[in-house]
Amino acid sequence: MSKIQSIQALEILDSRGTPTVQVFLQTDQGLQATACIPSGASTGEHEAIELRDKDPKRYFGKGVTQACNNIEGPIQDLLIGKSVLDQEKLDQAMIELDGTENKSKLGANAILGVSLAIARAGAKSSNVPLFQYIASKNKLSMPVPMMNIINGGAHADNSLEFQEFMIRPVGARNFPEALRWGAEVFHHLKMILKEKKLATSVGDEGGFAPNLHSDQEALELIIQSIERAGYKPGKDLTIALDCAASEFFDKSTQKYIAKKQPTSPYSRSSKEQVAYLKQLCKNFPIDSIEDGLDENDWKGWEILTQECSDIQIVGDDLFVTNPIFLQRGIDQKIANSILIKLNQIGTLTETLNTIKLAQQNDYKTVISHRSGETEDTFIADLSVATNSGQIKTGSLSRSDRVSKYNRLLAIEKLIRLIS
Ligand code: 2PG
Ligand code: MG
Repeated sequence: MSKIQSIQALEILDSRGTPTVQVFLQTDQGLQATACIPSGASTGEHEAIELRDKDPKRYFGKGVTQACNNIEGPIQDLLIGKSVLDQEKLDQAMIELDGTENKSKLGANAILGVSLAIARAGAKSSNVPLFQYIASKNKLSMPVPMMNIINGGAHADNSLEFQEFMIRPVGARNFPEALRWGAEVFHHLKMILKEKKLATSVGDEGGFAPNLHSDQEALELIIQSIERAGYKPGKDLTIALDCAASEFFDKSTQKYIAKKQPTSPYSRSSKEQVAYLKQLCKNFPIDSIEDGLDENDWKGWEILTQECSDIQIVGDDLFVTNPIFLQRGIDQKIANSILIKLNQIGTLTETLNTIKLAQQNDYKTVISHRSGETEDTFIADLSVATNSGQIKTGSLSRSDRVSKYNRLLAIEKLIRLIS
């Protein structure tokens, strides 16, 4: 049994050049484990709190030295000498030490960093890969990747209101084939953008960020790219959207107002936005819509879920990986799928419990990155270990995104070798 000997923390940078936390954990048997924490841009109101220093003289107030001090101080004091195999107990101890509803005292970035490092140390001490350790006796399965090839919203300074236009290779026979199809479509999209003299620079998640006139234009370009790559839209690859609608919902007028799209601005009621989304699903092979409406527009979500019952309706800002919000959704029959982000809730144990609650109630699960990422690939293992079925971790460019897909390629091979 490995016991925690020391926990150190470092203020590092994420993929946007913003500070984040890295944890280094050492056991008495000389095992070392690390974890880096991601950070969102379009965050849900009810997410666990990411502790930032708010010192305007450093990193525009976004430093995380206090979170690092909390790790090396009270959290280390609490956990020293404890077994790394006691994940649940240690997560619970950190939750209690924090004592707040949203981890605002110690910081969810501090707590999660330690939680994930404990899991990695647990896997090492058990001599099994991380995905196998997390899964325990549960079924392993490779996820379908949702690849975000056009970026908009808060992730790109372009004219698109919707945040993510993703492709899903639902017809691929296995993960390597799914990834190859995605990469081929991505490269065809680049060629098409070049031909049309549109920008091929990328947004925060590695997808292209051209200035287009409308959502429809983005969808048309994706269809063309799928066809040029030799695949059938709707059969080989489908399209998934993350509207991130809380970002363009105007609280005072209760309207969805598209301001980024200069040639096709709109102001729509909740019902009108649902009708618009429904129409998009009719015109394009879209089979998944995330955050189609604002996180507090529960009435609208109810209508969206009813109107688009054959579509995967994913709650991200709506559920914030929190069992309380998910249970409310289950009770009110709202959405049929949940986006899972470790740092929205702040420990591995709570994340696994939310996934379990979703699966017990036939809600689909999508394991997700954040728009500010690091080289850490924990979510790749998590997606396999929890039989989640789906992962979204950005586009087919930039190492902070591709590292997760590459880890999945390695996991797929490992599973083949051990089974
Ligand atoms: C989302 C995420 C990840 P962010 O909205 O789903 O794509 O974005 O991390 O900025 O919240
Ligand atoms: Mg989202």
